[in-house]
Amino acid sequence: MKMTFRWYGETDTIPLQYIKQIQGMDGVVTAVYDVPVGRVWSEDKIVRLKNLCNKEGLSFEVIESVPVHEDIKLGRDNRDALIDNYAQTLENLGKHGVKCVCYNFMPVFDWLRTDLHKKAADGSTSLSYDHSRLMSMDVNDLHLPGWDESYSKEELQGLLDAYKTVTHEDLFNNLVYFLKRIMPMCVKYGVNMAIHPDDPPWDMFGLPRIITGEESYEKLFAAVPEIQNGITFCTGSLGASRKNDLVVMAAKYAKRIHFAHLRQIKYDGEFDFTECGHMTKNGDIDMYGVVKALVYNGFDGYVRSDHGRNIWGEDGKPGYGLYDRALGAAYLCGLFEAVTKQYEEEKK
Ligand code: DNO
Repeated sequence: MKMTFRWYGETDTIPLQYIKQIQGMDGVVTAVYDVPVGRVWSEDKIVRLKNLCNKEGLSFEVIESVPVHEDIKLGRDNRDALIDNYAQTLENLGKHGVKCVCYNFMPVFDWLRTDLHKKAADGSTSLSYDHSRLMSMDVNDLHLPGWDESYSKEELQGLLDAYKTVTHEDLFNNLVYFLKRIMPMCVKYGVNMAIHPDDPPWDMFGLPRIITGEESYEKLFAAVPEIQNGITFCTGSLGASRKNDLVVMAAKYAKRIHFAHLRQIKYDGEFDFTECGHMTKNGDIDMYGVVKALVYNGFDGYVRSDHGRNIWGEDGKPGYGLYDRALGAAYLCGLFEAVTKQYEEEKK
């Protein structure tokens, strides 16, 4: 396993040097942020980022994300040109040593939360999700925490309308179409695609969501069997659904998991949850069990501690401050070390 840390590029307030100072840290997970979705990331921009990371002794092997244009998800007529651009970006990344690309196929919205600063008894704050609050929001006048609101009201309405006729099956077929067209490039350059699960893993505002658990993965791997078609195993996203047994899934898909987002949540209700410190005892995700299942089943991918709390007075980007993600990474390195040694002992 290689431990990584998400870095939001040159505008991130966290210096790369601080990331390097976290023990066990191998590399950075980042992206080119100033190219509109659907356009090609130039080699110049990629090399610039890579050099910044490498200069601090950090590897540059994982991208999160190369976003997928909505027209690809919608299966619109112009999708082939957009997919060709995507493949070109993958080629440019592959040429410069990128081995894993995280992406998602969620219509319109990425992750959704209702509170970015929920206060815990110890004074720390974290992200939380309250289902009834979300459901009571007016989809035509949305201001969601964590959502970048880069669409105008009209654009958003246009997209929501366009998805009205898109079924789960259509969306899945559009994903398969996209993957089949980019796979040759992935195989050629050894770039692993790692689809992020829908967060939370259920339909939102009438929009279909298709990467929600075991059933989705079975369909996905049957349709596109290449090993480069893999997943980002996000414990917080998948774990939000009580239907998902994360330890079983980590074992079953260990070799398809190219990237693991290890995050802890505590259930507040059937659909509601609050994010918390990474340790097993802090929440409802069996972090020890997940790590053990990964190691014992041949996982060889990248890991990052996901969504930290804001602690020690840090006013960090919600979920992405320095301190608690650093503590999480150190905790996870410890778990991996212990479990790996245990596994090696048992094998003797
Ligand atoms: C949230 C992240 C997601 C993730 C994308 C991948 O914190 O895990 O936004 O980066 O879904 O495309």
